[in-house]
Amino acid sequence: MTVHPGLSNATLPLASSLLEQPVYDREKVKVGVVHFGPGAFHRAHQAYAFHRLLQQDLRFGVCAASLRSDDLRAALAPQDGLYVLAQRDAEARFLAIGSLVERLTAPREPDALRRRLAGAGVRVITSTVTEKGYCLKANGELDLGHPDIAADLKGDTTPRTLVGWLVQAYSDRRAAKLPAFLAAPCDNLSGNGDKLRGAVITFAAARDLDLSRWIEAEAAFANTMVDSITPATDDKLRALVEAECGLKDAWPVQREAFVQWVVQRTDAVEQPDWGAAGATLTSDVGAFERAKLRLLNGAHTAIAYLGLLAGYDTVSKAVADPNLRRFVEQMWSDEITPGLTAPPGLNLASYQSDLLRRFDNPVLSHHLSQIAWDGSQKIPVRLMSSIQDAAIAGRPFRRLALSVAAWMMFVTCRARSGEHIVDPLAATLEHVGNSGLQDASSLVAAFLSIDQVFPREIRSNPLISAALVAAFRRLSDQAPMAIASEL
Ligand code: CS2
Repeated sequence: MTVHPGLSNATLPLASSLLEQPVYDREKVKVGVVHFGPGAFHRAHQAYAFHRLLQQDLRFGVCAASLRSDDLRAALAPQDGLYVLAQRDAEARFLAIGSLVERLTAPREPDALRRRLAGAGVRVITSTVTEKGYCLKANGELDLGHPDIAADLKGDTTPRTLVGWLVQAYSDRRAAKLPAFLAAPCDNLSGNGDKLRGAVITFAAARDLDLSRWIEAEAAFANTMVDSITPATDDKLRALVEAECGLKDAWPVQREAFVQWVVQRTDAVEQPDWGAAGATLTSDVGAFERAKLRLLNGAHTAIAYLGLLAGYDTVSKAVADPNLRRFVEQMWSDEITPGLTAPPGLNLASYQSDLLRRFDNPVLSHHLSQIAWDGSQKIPVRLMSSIQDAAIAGRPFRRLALSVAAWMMFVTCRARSGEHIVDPLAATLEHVGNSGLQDASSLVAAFLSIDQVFPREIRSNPLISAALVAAFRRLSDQAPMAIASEL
């Protein structure tokens, strides 16, 4: 059994020829970006984009800032911040990504992170803190009652939240007479840049009105749409990377070949050459993000809950079921696409067939249980948005309703079996699931009472509540794939 050396600057020359190495001098890279939430998706997507950009502009190295866990910093420290990105698709690639030239863990080294954010070199902030990380209410505004936001507003400890860190950074930069940076959030929220701007200004105004006015005038926020299917890292991936590259990587990442980043054009100073990073600049991100959030992510969430209830474990296996495949295609064509305007240059029909090809990827094991996390944060933007549009337009939405009802059934089954529910509203969901309510009307009404998921204008719509009750009732009596085949 060959024992391979660990990945690092020094051992890179020992790697197999399969490992594509950085072509820039990492010693000369400057930090120009701070990224909050450097999880697998960031390292497979934005960190890869800046890795590409560094080949011609050494100013945009990344400081990876973890708000909670020290795991990434600890894992990449012996590797000089290097890790392998395995592109797993029809054509396999292994890339040594060198863009994370600094890794900080906020609770462990707050002063270092504060200095970095206040430094002249930083021009862009990006973030993947998941939907819950923005601490927003159902209406997209900052939840000033959120415990972490309330703690950050007191200002007597290290900030816990992205918003708290950004407002502190804007304050420091104003004091140092430095320009504000561009903030480009990369989470699956509609209007993510607008929402982050609103949250930051609300937070700042609650502490210092002058600062909030400075941010309003000086700070740029870009809406962005990000896309690449990125399953979580597992030991099988670690073994594959070691076997193919001849080096051990404590925390490689994997993704499909498809990668897309659409960034809103802003007048921020000293921006990266987004094109060189592989991103598309546009003045209207909205059409791109609605198509992606509703077609890709909406289907993902439907497949996750219906697939799990039917006993499937991965996306590719679930969409191989002809009933579910046809269900998704008809949900797209009859219930989602009629409410969309195609972004420039995108044909929605071919986009949908491309999505199925991506979902079929047999090399990537994209677990439904991963997609099922945080359903309370995903259901509104991925499915309820399309249901609302369809109800207003008088179009059918029974497949969308079945998908939301499948989430309710998934939560109820998990709660009653005592299995953990990964969701920021887990306590609320477990309470509803274990309420003892048996009939579909009462149980659906209990779910609809969760305001962060179903705001009043939705739960008071009789068409929507009746469709959800009918769907939940069917799921109580029939197998999900049988229902899917009959719709
Ligand atoms: C997935 C997304 O886990 C999930 O919720 O739907 O992570 C999805 O893989 C990405 O948005 C694809 O770009």
